[in-house]
Amino acid sequence: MKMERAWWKESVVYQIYPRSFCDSNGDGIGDLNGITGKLDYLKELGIDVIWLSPVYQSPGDDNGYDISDYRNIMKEFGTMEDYDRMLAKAHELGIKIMMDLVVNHTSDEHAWFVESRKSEDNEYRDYYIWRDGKDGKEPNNWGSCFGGPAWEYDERTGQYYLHLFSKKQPDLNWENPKVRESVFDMMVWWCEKGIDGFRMDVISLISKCPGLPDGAVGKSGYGDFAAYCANGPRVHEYLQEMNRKVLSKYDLITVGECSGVTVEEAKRYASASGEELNMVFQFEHMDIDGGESFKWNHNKIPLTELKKIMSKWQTELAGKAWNSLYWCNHDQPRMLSRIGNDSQEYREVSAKMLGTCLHMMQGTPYVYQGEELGMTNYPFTSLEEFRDIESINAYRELTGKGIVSPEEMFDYISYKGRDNARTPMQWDDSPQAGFTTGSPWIPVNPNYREINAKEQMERETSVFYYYKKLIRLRKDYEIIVYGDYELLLPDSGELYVYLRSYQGEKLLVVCSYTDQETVCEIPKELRERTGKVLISNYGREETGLESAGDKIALKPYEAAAVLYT
Ligand code: TEU
Ligand code: CA
Repeated sequence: MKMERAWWKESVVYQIYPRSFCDSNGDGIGDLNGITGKLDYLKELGIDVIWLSPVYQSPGDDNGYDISDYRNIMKEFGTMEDYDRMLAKAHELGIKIMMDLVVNHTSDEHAWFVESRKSEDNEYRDYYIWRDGKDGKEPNNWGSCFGGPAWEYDERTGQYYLHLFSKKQPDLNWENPKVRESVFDMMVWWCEKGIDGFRMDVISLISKCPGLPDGAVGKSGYGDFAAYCANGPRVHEYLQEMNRKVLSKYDLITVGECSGVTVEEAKRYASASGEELNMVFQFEHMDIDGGESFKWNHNKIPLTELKKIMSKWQTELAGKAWNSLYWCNHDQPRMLSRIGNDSQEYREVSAKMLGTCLHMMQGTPYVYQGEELGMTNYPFTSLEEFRDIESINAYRELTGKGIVSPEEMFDYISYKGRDNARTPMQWDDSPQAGFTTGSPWIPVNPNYREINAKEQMERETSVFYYYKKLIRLRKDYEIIVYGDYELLLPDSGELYVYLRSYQGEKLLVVCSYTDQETVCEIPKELRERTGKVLISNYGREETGLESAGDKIALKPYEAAAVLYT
């Protein structure tokens, strides 16, 4: 398939969650100077772009996803001068910076909302979504993502405002052209500063269905807003306007976080025609284990389902749009603990296997901090160890209403909670993993003595160097970026095998998701050809794969990418 080349298709993105990355001044909170000090580490890893989770001024109700001033830096993270130094140093090293753009909602402490709530005739009133109550209750039955109703009553004017997330995150009213102009102005301000892109927080939710109809009632007792907010009626119109007025004027990388997105919708958001965004984050592969409208459980992800979903996105978007590739981010538990194997014996080998499986696909790969070290979920033992508003509220609400027992709910938030991704980055084996000289805002995973960057950078066989190689391969072989994708052995519940094709070349990617030895049949078309092992988590680059006749013998969690020219 003929495909337009672009730098953002050939890039690898690294996500930094600033609060947990590196603390430079001992207050226990990661900060911008901490990031600047670690840019050489990222250069060594070989990534091209940093996605920086929000660093703007914020009261921190949702760790910065509640912004009170888009043109200032959060006090705990430093100053605008610190930011400028970080940006300059990154650019010196050839690393681009993608900012998190959170514009579905602001903080309730943002000046626009402070004004908006003052009176019904305030000039900022229509910046947000205000409604009268219905029969003394909320305007509709929607529940918020962080528990409770999606509406908050405000005594001053006797109306309710909409908040799809916490009540300190009121939703902006994108129907108001002034809101759009204000957001676009702010984006231009950052672009003029020289930033390189935007990751757009829940951008699929910005257009709500007129009338705001009740949603289907789920296990929590509230109505689901998704059908009336996700991919709403005007979302593409708004993004096209944003593209015309801002994005098209700069050379940016853009990715829309699109909860509720389907492949059909993604072809519009990330259309190759370039009218909206470069790519989207889809959620289907993250939500496989979610029960009905309910993420809290301890379900396993069936490999056959995972393959089906990943493959659907690979083949359906090919030539029409562009994929983002991710296993981990700040909202998800560590994939290694979810579908890999975080035991002592298989941790490293399964971390490398997961990396291979993702990075050899078509799309732009995202590495979440610590993923390149094989960091794992946190072994929670008490509720006091949780910091995340989502887990804490869900625990209170669901146990309070007797929907889930406290023991079960503790197990669920320990397994699925977002804090698993938010424990401090493990730099070395000194106290607090070298993250801070003080007391960290969230506990460090006790396995930092074994799993840390310093140890891995001194050992050639580490997960770190394996990721470095995966990233390097993408630069050296066009087939990895642009090749077509075909799933093989769709029914295998143990092996994820796929074939990439490009200009007469083939790349066979074999990944075993089991702790048992297995065999994999070599596809007929490749049997006569000798392949070159580009990467292997059992060091088979020199020897080639161990094969007997038409079958390859695979070790537990073995992975390899083999090129046939
Ligand atoms: O996440 C949006 C989103 O869909 C989350 O609610 C996600 O489903 C949930 O975290 C999974 O448990 C974005 C940000 O990435 C997240 O950190 C913010 O809390 C949220 O928006 C509100 O800004
Ligand atoms: Ca600090």
